[in-house]
Order: sequence, then structure tokens, then C-alpha cells
Amino acid sequence: MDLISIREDFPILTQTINNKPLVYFDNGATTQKPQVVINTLKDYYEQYNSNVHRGVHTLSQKATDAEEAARHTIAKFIGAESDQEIIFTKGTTDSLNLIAHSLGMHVLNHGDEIILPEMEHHSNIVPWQLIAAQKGAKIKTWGITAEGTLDIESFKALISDKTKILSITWVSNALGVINPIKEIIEIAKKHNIKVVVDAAQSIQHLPINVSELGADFVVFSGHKIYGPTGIGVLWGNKDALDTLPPYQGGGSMIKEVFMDHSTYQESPFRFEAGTPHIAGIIGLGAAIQYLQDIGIDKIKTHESELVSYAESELEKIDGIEIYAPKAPKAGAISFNFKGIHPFDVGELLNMQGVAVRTGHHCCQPLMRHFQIPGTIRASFALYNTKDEIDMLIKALSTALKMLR
Ligand code: C6P
Repeated sequence: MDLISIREDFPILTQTINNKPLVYFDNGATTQKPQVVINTLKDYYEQYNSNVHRGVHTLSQKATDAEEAARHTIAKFIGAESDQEIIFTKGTTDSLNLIAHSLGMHVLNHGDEIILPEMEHHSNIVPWQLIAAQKGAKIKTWGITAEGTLDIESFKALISDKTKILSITWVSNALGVINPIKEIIEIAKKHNIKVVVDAAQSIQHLPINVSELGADFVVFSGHKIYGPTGIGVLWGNKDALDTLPPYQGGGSMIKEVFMDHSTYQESPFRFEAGTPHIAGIIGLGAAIQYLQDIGIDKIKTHESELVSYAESELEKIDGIEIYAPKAPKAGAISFNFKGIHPFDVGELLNMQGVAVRTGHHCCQPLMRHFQIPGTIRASFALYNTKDEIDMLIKALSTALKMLR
């Protein structure tokens, strides 16, 4: 990968923070945007801003074509069998709320069980709690090992004839750990369990083919894959989606409306009530095209080199604790220093131009497992370099001198 030219595609990266060159290692929270995405948003608003699927006029047709072209790009990128399997949402959180509601309404009965790993983001816990309460279903926690990984035998032990749904992250946002997703899905499928995969932290790092993965539904956010905020995707097999009840009612999702009842469109429009985030959709299409032009395999290789290098350099620091040290990781490493609060380290890194995330990373159950208030997380993207990791290590050493 030509990192010099890639970095030139991201205008934000050239700035200084506190008189130091910006080292942006908070990509797990959101990635920066390439110029092509910024230009795509600008062009839409400047040249063909209009509503979609509603007007016969030229601008509306142009916007509709651009939106559907983006849906096609995204469908191809994730290996969907048809564009109708791509539902646009506001993001991973919105996709998970949609699927928890619609799937939960469809398959859950009183006493049924939903399995959730302990490492899940709150977005993959709370929506399931809401539907479980409504349907009288039960959440079963798949606890993690002391190492911070998932143990397949504990999963098997949790399954009962009441288990209807497993919702699981592919890559942990807090630890960077890659879960053995294919093996897990295979086991779930033997027991007829519906599987929802939270791909918010894998979509930008690992190749995906939803048609081969074996999951029922996959969700992700646009802003973590170089696209705009406020846009996300829910993928599901078209037939499966068409059996589910709608999540929200409104314009675009109906066939006919009477005063006492309505009939609904098929997927994807069945789940896309109201005016969508048109600019966001087109911008996400541009982001995914950009990523495909570089190649996800190359990105994966580059980022796994960054993770290994960062891990080997961090390990040399006295008093560091790296979480899930032996597990395979994608895009992120989490750590702490004995006796030092992660926020203090984060502040001192920021003073030196290094942006990391500190805190519980929206994973309070996971933090409770480790009995810590939070971690320091460095998370990487395709534009990051080994030189930046050296800058992080140097900044950490300065911070630790001050704090110790
Ligand atoms: N994690 C992080 O810094 P939204 O906010 O809807 O785009 O994504 C929610 C979400 C769901 N699942 C996983 C695995 C995630 O990582 C996230 C977002 C960010 O780790 C913000 S908390």
C-alpha cells in the first residue's frame, strides 16, 4: 500500500494538535473521511439534492439512481445475493434495534432464550433486553474466559431447546479480539438458532461474504468504514427479511394505507420508513468504492502488521497490562498501567497530539469482568503507520514519567 498517497486522501490528517502532528488512533470510534467522500456529499447538496423514489423530475431521478447505485456497491462489497438485502439504517445501533424488535416479535415466545456474549457493546445488549422484557424472554450471558476470549464449550453448554437467538460481535470493540465467527455460527445453526452478527468493528478490517458466512443478519455503521455518520446497514437474506414485521411505520414502507390497516412493501423498503439519509447513503457508497479500490485484503495485511508491531512495542513498557494478549486481533489494542487511571493517560497523550479512546467503550459488563473502570484503546485504520506507533510509544513514556 502506498501510505503516502493514501494519507494525502485524508485532509484531516495533516493538522497539528497541541503543536504536535496528529496521530489519530481512535478509529474504532469513527474513521476519518477521504476527500472523495467529502466531495460526494458536497456534490449531492450542490448539484442534485432531491428526495428519492418520489418524484419524476430529473433531480429526484438522479438522487434515486445515485442512492440505488450505492446500495448495489455495498451489496457487492459484502457478497449479498441482491441489492434488496441491503437495508439502510442510521447505524449499527439502529440496525440492532430494528432487528431485535422485528426478529424478536417474530420468533420469541414466553420463556425463550437469547444468548449474548459478555463482551458485547451496549448496542448489542440493551435492544435485546427491551424485546426480551416485552416477550417474556430471557437473556443468557456467554461469559468470557480470564483471557478475554470466547470459549466454544461454554457456548454449547448454554444452548437449550428454548434458545432462539444469538447476537454476537465479530470483533470486540473494546479488546480488538476476533471471535471465531464461522465456527460459532455453524454450532448455532445446528440448533436452529437465528444469528445476528455485529460487524461494526470487522467490516473495515476483514473481508466478508455474507452469503457464505451463514449468519441470518449482519449489521454495521458507515462512519467506521470511512463513510459519513448517521448511516448504517442491516443485511439479511431477502426471504428472511420479508417474513419479519416492520419496525417503523411511515412513508415509503407501505403498499396501501387504509384508515384501519395497511399493507407493506417487500425488503428493503419495508424497513426504510420516511426520507432516508440520502447524502449519507451516497457517501457510504463512495467510501466503500474507495476501500475496494485499495483492496480489503491489502488493508487487512497492513493493519495486522500495525497491531503486531504495536503489541510488541507496548509489551516492552514496564507495568503495562494488555487485555487478551494472546488472542488474534483486528484494528485495536486495549491496555492499562498498574495504579494509573486510563483517563489520565488519555489526557497526557492528547497533549502530545495522540488521540486514543479511554473509558469503558460502551462495554460495562466486560469492564466489570476485568474489574476495571476502563482501558486505553489504540485503534487503527488503513492510513496509520508504524512511525505513528513509535510516536504513541514515545508519548506514553513521557506520560508515564509524569504520572509516576
Ligand atoms: N463503538 C467505539 O468507540 P454506532 O454508534 O451505532 O455507530 O455503533 C455502535 C456499536 C455497536 N457495536 C460495536 C461493536 C461498536 O463498536 C459500536 C460503536 C464505538 O467502540 C463507539 S462506542
